[in-house]
Amino acid sequence: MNDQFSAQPPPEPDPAAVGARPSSATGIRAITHSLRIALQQMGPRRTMSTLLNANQREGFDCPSCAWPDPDDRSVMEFCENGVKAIASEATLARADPAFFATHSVVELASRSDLWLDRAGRLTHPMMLDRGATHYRPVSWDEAFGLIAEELKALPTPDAAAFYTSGRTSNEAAFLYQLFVRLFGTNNLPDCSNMCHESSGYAMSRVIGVGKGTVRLEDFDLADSIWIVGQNPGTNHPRMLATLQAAARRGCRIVSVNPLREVGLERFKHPQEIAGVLGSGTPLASLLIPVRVGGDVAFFKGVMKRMLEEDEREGGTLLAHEFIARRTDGFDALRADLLAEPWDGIVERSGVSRQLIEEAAAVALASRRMICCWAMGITQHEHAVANIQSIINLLLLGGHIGRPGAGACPVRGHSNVQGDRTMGICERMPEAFLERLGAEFGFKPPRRDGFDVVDSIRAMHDGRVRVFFALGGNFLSATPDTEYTAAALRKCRLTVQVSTKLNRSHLITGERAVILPTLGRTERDVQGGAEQFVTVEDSMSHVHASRGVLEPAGPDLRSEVAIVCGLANAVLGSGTVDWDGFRHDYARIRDRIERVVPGFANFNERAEAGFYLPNSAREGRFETDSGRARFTVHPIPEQRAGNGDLLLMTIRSHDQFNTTVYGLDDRYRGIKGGRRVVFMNRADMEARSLASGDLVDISSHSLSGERVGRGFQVVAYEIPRGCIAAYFPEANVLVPVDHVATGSNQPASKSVVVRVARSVV
Ligand SMILES: Nc1nc2c(c(=O)[nH]1)N[C@H]1C(S)=C(S)[C@@H](COP(=O)(O)OP(=O)(O)OC[C@H]3O[C@@H](n4cnc5c(=O)[nH]c(N)nc54)[C@H](O)[C@@H]3O)O[C@H]1N2
Ligand SMILES: Nc1nc2c(c(=O)[nH]1)N[C@H]1C(S)=C(S)[C@@H](COP(=O)(O)OP(=O)(O)OC[C@H]3O[C@@H](n4cnc5c(=O)[nH]c(N)nc54)[C@H](O)[C@@H]3O)O[C@H]1N2
Ligand SMILES: [Mo]
Repeated sequence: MNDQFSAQPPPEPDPAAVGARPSSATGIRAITHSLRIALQQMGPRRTMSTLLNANQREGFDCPSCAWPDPDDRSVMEFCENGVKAIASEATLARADPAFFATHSVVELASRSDLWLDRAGRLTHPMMLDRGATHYRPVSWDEAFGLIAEELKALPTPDAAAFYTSGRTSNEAAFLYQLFVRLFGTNNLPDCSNMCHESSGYAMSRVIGVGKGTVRLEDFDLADSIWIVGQNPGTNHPRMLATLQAAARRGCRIVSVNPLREVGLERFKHPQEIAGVLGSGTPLASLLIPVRVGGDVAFFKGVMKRMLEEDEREGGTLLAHEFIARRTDGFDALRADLLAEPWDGIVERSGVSRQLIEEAAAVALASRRMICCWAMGITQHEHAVANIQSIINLLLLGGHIGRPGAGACPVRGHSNVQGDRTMGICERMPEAFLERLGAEFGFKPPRRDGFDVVDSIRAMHDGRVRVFFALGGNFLSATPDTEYTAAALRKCRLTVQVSTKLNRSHLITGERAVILPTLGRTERDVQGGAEQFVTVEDSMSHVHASRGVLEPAGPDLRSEVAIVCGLANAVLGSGTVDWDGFRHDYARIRDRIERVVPGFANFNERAEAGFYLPNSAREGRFETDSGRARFTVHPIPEQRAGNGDLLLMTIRSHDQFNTTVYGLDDRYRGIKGGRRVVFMNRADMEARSLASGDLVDISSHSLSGERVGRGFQVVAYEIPRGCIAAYFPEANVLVPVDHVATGSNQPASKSVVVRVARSVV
């Protein structure tokens, strides 16, 4: 009965209002906007005590993004969007058993994502029986018993998949992957598969590490910082303070982005008087309006120009000594670049030759250069080529393994990088599995597991029958919403460990369970003692996080306690002392130290925090040849034909992934609605569309046609042939088979679509 309703966010009652974009990011409006949301949800006392503990040494790690904390923290080390994330978690509203008794699953599915989030914190384990219309409360024992029964009834452990989102602590993640591997599978899909999978894949193959090679202090030394396919004003607001400091001392900031993102143009620091009152600091001095998917062509153009200039100047401009001693493959890259015709570069990048030459001049003048990137680079079919092109550019100047320079994939979720370090990955290196097995006296499975896309397919064709999620919102975050919904509905059981209600609780298997958990902001008392957890930021810094608030309800359990309870129910009390771990997280850290390199004296060092080793940063390239590798990439094929458009799915200012905090996208001038599509005026005219018209967007792939209905057209400064709409509303259009070559990451920034006026 539960497959009668749509898995997508419902239509919106009112159209969005479209106004002018502001001229700078942050400033006083950001403070008032976020404090209003915080006060509404938490009240004044809770707001103050919570916010003053965000990102402090004795407090909790902000659950929003993975941007690191500076050493000289201010009392208010949080940003507008951190406040929204904290308010959403620390809200006083409750989705308790009475709430679930009032609202049927079908009714909840007709509500907006904003409404679902505002329902408040989950307080009690809940169960949806086969054919039931409403969730009912269950005891923890009953819930674990049911999950254990379903898992044990599977024909093989590989018929279960265990998802992780990126807020899970190191301690919980380590135990979770241990439990899953003891159970007998490597089916550990995670949000990283949709996020920086391409970065890890691309970087490890050419520089021998899959993580960024810079630290915050390098931003103080760089003379150019490139921000490629990233919108930090919305998604990593604390990064703007770092960029402001750099811009003030004359560092060049280059933004490569189809959109002029306000946050990169001008910034008013909310913690400076001048930032509140003045006109702000200009940030990016060079804006490159690359076409969606045009980055490989653009970087080829930049490097071609650099080579030509270098040869004109007798080989004095590139880092030839570094190239000769530390890298392979330069000659092949050089030959390829010199042979690449300029008209193709300009046409496919969408960037004029003059701008390409200006960018090349910045690169050539940089003695220390940092390249940052995010989803605008990783969510493409040719994502790996994108990233390796950026690495090529850095290597030409010798910018890896030197202070003030390097590669900086900016992570999303606050502990997504740590979860990977802890072994949340469907194919961990043999060395890790070896040590894990030796430490816990078992033989971890060696068959590769399913990542996100493979898990969806496996559920769809019946190979996976039980789906378990430690956090996140799998249904709404994954591509191909209706296909994924059908996949989840084919499961015997779906389980969500969650803090807040979301659509993954509504689109379920035959039976479903919700397990409510503590959030980052909450006190975690186990075995009579207060516990802390640890996280790793985007720059490989590991540190403690300790909640300060009373838990949202007496029945909540920590993620660690949930994993231990589950393991006890499924595996019994065998060789692993799950209760011991649950009562004292220091014991978990002792075991992490023995399995994962870089965690020596973990318990002693956790409070103060420490960096994990990074070979490329230290000047060693742990590739097969011991050298960094230049790679050659052809400019990707143009897939969009006549009349097609290329759709990118992006975040608005009032959301954290699938959690919608509000209906505005202030920096893009949108108010009160999310079902919008940004279009170039010329593309609108070619289709006789006017601002405010409603259109249906359709995408085609080998596996069929998908349609997203009723998007409101917004005329916008975006390259011709490209359109943008918000995630998760537009996920229905991303075909499950549209993935990055090599990394299998959904290519949600380049979907070939058509747009037609909605028929009413
Ligand atoms: N407030 C808030 N903070 C967040 C999140 C959130 O949702 N809200 N999400 C968190 C997570 S998990 C992540 S991964 C990060 C995401 O952070 P971002 O990667 O900044 O997020 P997106 O909105 O997906 O933005 C992608 C940017 O890439 C650009 N872009 C799209 N296609 C292309 C292209 O082909 N080439 C280039 N050069 N640019 C392109 C878009 O115009 C946009 O500016 O943020 C994290 N922080
Ligand atoms: N089309 C399109 N799709 C995308 C993207 C895109 O740019 N475009 N971006 C992708 C990216 S980068 C990412 S990272 C994924 C995100 O995918 P997910 O991580 O799966 O999604 P979130 O929306 O971050 O998950 C929100 C839910 O997590 C739960 N939660 C919050 N805090 C906690 C906690 O502390 N513990 C537990 N157990 N649960 C918690 C809450 O119930 C909340 O509803 O989406 C991807 N999907
Ligand atoms: Mo992400």
